[in-house]
Amino acid sequence: MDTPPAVELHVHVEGTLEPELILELAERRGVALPYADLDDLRARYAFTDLPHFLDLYYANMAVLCTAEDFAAITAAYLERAAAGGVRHVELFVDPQAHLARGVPLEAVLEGVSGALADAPSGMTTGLIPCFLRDRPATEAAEVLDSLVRSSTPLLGIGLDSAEVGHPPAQFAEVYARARAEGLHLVAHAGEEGPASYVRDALDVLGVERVDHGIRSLDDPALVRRLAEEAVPLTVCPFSNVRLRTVDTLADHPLPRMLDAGLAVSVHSDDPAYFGGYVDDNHRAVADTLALTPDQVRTLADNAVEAAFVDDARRVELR
Ligand code: ES4
Ligand code: ZN
Repeated sequence: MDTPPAVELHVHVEGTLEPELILELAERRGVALPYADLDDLRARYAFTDLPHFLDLYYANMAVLCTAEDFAAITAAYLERAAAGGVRHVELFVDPQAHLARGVPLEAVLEGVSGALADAPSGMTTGLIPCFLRDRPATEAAEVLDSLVRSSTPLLGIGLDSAEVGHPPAQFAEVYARARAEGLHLVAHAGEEGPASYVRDALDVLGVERVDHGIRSLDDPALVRRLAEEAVPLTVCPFSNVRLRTVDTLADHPLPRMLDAGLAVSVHSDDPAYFGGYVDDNHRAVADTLALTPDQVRTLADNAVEAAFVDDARRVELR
């Protein structure tokens, strides 16, 4: 690839849990899983939509029990990312998914942030806990309290999980509080949900970056605004295909988004579930969508521009 992807801005740490590691951790932790073997587990990776994927994603978290487990998956991910040319990672984690299973927040934060602190040399990292939009905002508010009280350095907050029927506005207070705490603000919007959720993520939550945002294309006025304001959109092509928001990679709207002047960049979302890491996504879109060298360069530049780093680091990442 002419321009290896230097910056990964949309990856869920729990989505880096590879099937082999799921079975290995289950064995080590004595967790019973309903899979006969690796082939049986792999056979379940044919998803009909986002909620169907989330069922498996949350179920497989049962093998993550201790801070060591979280450190292990994070370290394994960082090694794989570095091998693919990544030099800056902003990593999502879903604290509520673990709290709901009785895993303390401290174990999650300590494990993930400990591994981030030991990232491969030359790599910078940041941690972005996401709130689950299909759980009550009151719960998110409590978790935010715990997060800001913890000693773990946090880059920002995000919003993820099942989107349709869970509009951003429910989380207005949580985002206002996070902003007051000096945290960066991002949210998944316009993945399966409507363009209006993208607008609300901007206007009601005040996000600096939109995760996915592909459904924005349904609303030409919104597209013009996103282009004018250069709102970064972290697009995840393999994810969109595997969750059937687009039919095939060849039909992906990325070229239309580039043509519309949107500040799009390409990322992996849940690489262990969707068929590849950020470098795989880049290679596939460049080939399948026959992107020009200029377009490939623009995607890489947009990712650097959208990263929450200081100017000196931004220069290094270019
Ligand atoms: C997710 Cl693909 C996707 N969408 C929304 N929330 C998520 N959490 C993990 N992966
Ligand atoms: Zn995501």
